[in-house]
Parts: sequence; structure tokens; C-alpha cells
Amino acid sequence: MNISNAVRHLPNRYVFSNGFNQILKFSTQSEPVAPQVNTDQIPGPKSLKLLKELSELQNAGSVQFFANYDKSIGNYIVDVDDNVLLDTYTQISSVPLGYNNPRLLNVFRNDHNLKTLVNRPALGVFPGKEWPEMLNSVLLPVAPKGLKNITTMMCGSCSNENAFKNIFIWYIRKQRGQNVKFTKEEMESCMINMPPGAPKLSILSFKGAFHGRTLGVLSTTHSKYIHKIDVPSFDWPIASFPKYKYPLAENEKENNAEDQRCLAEVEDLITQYKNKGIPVAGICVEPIQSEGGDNEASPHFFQQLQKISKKHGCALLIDEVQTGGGPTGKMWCHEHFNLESPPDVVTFSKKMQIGGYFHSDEFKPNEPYRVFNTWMGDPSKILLLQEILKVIKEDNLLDQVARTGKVLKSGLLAIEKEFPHLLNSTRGRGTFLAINVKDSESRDKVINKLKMKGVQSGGCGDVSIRMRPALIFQEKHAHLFLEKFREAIKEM
Ligand code: PSZ
Repeated sequence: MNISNAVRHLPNRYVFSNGFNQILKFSTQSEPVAPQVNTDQIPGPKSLKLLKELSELQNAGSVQFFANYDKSIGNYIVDVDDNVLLDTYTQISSVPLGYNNPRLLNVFRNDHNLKTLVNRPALGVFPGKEWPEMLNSVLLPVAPKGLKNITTMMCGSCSNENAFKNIFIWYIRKQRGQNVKFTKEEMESCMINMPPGAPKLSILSFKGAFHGRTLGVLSTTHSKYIHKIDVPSFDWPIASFPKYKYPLAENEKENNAEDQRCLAEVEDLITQYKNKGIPVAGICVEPIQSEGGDNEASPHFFQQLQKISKKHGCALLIDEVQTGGGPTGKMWCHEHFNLESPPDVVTFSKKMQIGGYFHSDEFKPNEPYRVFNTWMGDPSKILLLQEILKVIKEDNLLDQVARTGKVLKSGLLAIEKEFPHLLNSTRGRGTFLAINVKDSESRDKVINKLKMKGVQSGGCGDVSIRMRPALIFQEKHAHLFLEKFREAIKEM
């Protein structure tokens, strides 16, 4: 096989064997000079062989290729066939500092940190002596203003799942009274899934939303049928999420009306479900609907949604699992919305490495073991997050995101203008951007063409391509992406 220049030049110092390397500054100079595709198709032969092996064990139909994580570096993911791809998708938006960032590799060269990795505790019962300090010094400084409580979890789904429980507990406590004991009837009826112990309550979500795939949150996920089919769901209200016309500046009036329509629907559903005996305890919403097609809503929409939630005594949960950690140019996307007060609960995972949620005091249960599981997160992930946050600060990566985002967005808009029959609706904040292709088939074709040109990208919704690069994606990477994207569109 022809091993490309790009791969040959991957610096040896990133292939660690015994941990003696101490290079601490990641520079994109160490990246391959350009993407390089060696095989006629991706997955290439080695990926296909592994795919066969894996398929014997599980349905592996979602696997795109097998990666070589020893060779992947910075913004470039390298596959087992030595194809070198500029990664604008980053493990579904989960790689903040690129691959094999030396700062992160270095974290576990420290004996104490290594022991933190090896001795994973059941955090709810035997947390390490550093745990409160880790939460205080790592997570609290990046908490959305006003949210001083933290619950850590393992993934996005289980963060939302447990956040819903906090909301239900809060909602019933408001009715029962702060320090009123559970009744015998409540304690007995909950054991057989019946009210009053297991009350009829709901979480309002939006069409097109994605909040995870575990059984509870699945009732709030509405992006694709394949996530849901054959699985029982709660009867919970689902409101329309704004669908804007682009460009925004030319469609203000229509888009404002769209906000109003959706907000009216939210209020109407809250009333309907109250009358139905399944009151809405909380509203769950993504700041930008991601899996559902990168659907944005205006700051006005979110401000009004918060007003509605307060008026009806429901909690507002903002799901920042995909938007959190910097890709919109702010740590949390909802910071763009100028809400009059903090949301009640904000969930995170992905770029934050650890899952969990921030919440206000009111949402803290009075009793232990109500939100609990074995791991409740993982301290080793906080060690990584600690280093990630340091690098974000030292290297001003949120400013980098804003600069790169500007190049990307104006570039996408220019290409959209050049090929209006194929492209429309460039949108998003920071590098959290998307563009629509005229139909699903063409969208899939573009993604494949991009891959064969050495760019890993991702789709979302029916017709969108989304940008989810790492925070270290620079202007030069943006230009490279735009060049390949234009070529791909030109070939359509
Ligand atoms: O197909 C899938 O299961 C995917 S593809 C991308 C995601 C899931 N994103 C996860 C996600 C999210 O984007 C939002 C806004 N909320 C919750 C989740 C669930 O997170 P995980 O996957 O960690 O459980």
C-alpha cells in the first residue's frame, strides 16, 4: 500500500510507548500537511476486514471505518488503511482539543492521576479525597451563572435521564411541602408503578429534538423513527420547534411569526396536559437542535420559553450535551440568549468528557440515593476536562472558534450563493454550523465525496451537513474544508 507523505510525516513523538515523552505544546504544525486518501473507497480493505469481524459479534452497520488512534493527530483522523481525513465531525462533536493532544496524553503520566484512572470509585459512596475540590475547581468555574449544584454522570442520555428525575422530585416536593414525609400510600404505590407514589407527570419536548436513546429520555427524542420504533413511550407533550426561513435577515417577519406559533403551541400543550391529568413538570430543549437538523431558534424564543416555564411552574432544562464546551464561541450556547435568569438545569457531556448537569439549589433532592448509580461519572474524565479547560483559556480557543467560525460561515454562504440550486440555509454560531443540500440523496452524496477528498463530515436531519470540528480547528483548516466542499458541490 502506498503510505502517503502525510502519514509518513506523522511525528514519532506522538506514538508513545512508555511515557517518557514530555512535549506539552500542541501545534497544528505537527499535523499532516494535507488530507490523503489512498483507497478507492472508505471503508478501505482493512476496515472492511475488521467490519466483517465485528459484524459477527454485533450489528455494526453504523461503523464508517476503523480508526488508528495511535496515528490520528490534531484535526486529522487516520484510518486503518492510512487514509488521513480532516475531521469536521470529531466523534459526533466530542473531541475538544483534537487527537493525541500532548497536554492530554501527559495527564496520565502523573502517578496520582494514573491511580485516579485505575481506581474508579462508586462516586456516590466512596469518592476520593479530592472529589469536592475537583468539582469546585474544575466544573464550578465553568458552570452557567447562578447554577451552583453539580451532578456528574456517564453520558448525555443518562445526564438528561437523571435530570428529568430531579425535575419530577422538585415538582412533587413543591406540592407536598418542603419537609413533609412520604405517606405510606405513596411508598407502597410507587413500588407497583402506580400513583400517587409514581405520579402522572410529563416533560414537554420539541419535534425534531434529540435528548438521548435510553428509555425515559427516548420519549423526548423525535429526530428519527429508527431511534424509537418498537419501544414504548410516555404520553408526553411534543411542541413544534421553530423552522426558520433563511437568510434570517430577509425573513424576520415570518420567522418572528414562527416563534409565536411555536410558543403558543407550548402554552396550549401545557394546559392540555394539565387538564389530562399529566401536568408538565419540565420543558426540555436544545439551544440548537442538533441531530434533528441543526435547527436554531432566536434568543427571543428562548426568553419567552423561559417566561412560559416560570408562569406554569415547570422547570426549564437546557440540553447542552452537543452545544456545550465551546463550539458556538461561548462555553454554553444559551449564553447567547440573554435569559433573564439562569435555566433551572443544564445538561452536558461530549466535549466536556464527563456527563452531568448543573442545577440550582431547589433541584437538589433532600434524601440520599434518589439520583444515584454505581459510577456517577468518572474522576479521570475530570482530570482530562481540567486540562482541556486550561488549554481553552491559555490558547484563547473560544476566540479561535469565533474567528474560524467567521471564515467557515462566510465561505459556506459564498458557496451557497454560487450554487443556489444545490445549497441553502447556511446557519449556526461559532463553528457549530450547518448547510442544507437540496435533498437527502444529494446530501449523502456530498458527504461521501467529501470523504473521498479527505474530509470527514457529518449529516444531521434529512438534508443538512453539519460542522462539528474541534476547538483547535483554525482558519487554515476552514479554508481547506471550504476548498474541498466547493469541489464536491461542483462535481454534483
Ligand atoms: O445516534 C445517536 O445516538 C446520537 S448521534 C449524536 C448524538 C446521539 N448526540 C447525543 C446527544 C445530544 O446531541 C443531545 C443534544 N442530547 C443528548 C444526547 C445523548 O448523549 P449520549 O449519546 O452521550 O447519550
